[in-house]
Amino acid sequence: MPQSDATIRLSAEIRIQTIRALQQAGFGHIGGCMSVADVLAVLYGGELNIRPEQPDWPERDYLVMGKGHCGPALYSALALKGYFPMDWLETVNQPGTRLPSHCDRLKTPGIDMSTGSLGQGLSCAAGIALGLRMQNRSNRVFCIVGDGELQEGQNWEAAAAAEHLHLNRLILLIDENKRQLDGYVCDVCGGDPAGKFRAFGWNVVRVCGWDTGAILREIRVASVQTSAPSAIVLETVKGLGASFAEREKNNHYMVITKEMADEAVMEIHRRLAAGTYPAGEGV
Ligand SMILES: Cc1ncc(C[n+]2csc(CCOP(=O)(O)OP(=O)(O)O)c2C)c(N)n1
Ligand SMILES: [Mg+2]
Repeated sequence: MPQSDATIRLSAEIRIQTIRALQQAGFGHIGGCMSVADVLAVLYGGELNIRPEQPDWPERDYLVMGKGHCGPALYSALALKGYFPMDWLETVNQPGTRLPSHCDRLKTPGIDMSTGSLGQGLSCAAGIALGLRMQNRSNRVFCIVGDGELQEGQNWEAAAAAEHLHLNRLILLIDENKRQLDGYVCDVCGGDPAGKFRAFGWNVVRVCGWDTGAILREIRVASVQTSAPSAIVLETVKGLGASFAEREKNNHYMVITKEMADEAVMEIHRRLAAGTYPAGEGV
């Protein structure tokens, strides 16, 4: 499936709004927010069956952001879709905000699950998928997890249960950006999430994590699976699309000044104009 211009523009807007929101806060989880901008653009660019004016619409597709520290990227997508006013983004992670650093379903319209303690998202998503099936509903349930997050054992209980229960409406999106909080996933513990989920009986595929056309195609394939749940491994780069984060090896959580944000936004516009967005010439 070719990439649509509208989806590419949406992913650029998600990146820009996220960079600005974290700049307002002064710091934040820039690395993991940037690596999910493209998959969020696919989901919120028209693929999800949702009603922004009615966030709790019972027929909606659900999304659980397992790596809850990447709430700000999801908030940008939600704001751009009209779930709440854009100026809420200026309050991210500040006292009294409805947009806390980690996802909270009681605070933010459009957030389906509170997350932040890594490893719980997939269990929650599997539970939602099972509950919906018990109600004879066919909503899809998406879950985004980090590659470091997959070190949490609870994921693998959920993986086994979801396969045993044939939760075919469950679609896991794995952000394989190769890094976690303090280093490379392969040096800490992990690697090969595709092989692991395949061994658990899931349908598994790998795609370039910023090729929005390929992501959409694989989501459509996963959406017509009739027995097992599906995992789409997104091969991403931590910090992709924010120039200051791309340069920094330890880009999990950074202080972000106005100058850094200005430069990153300018670079996004330059790459868009040059046709090299989001990866630039170097990646
Ligand atoms: C149970 C738990 N342990 C530790 C943390 C602290 N923590 C927050 S983000 C993070 C790294 C996550 O890495 P990854 O899942 O790869 O996310 P990404 O690279 O997308 O930021 C850690 C250890 C946490 N939130 N929850
Ligand atoms: Mg990671």
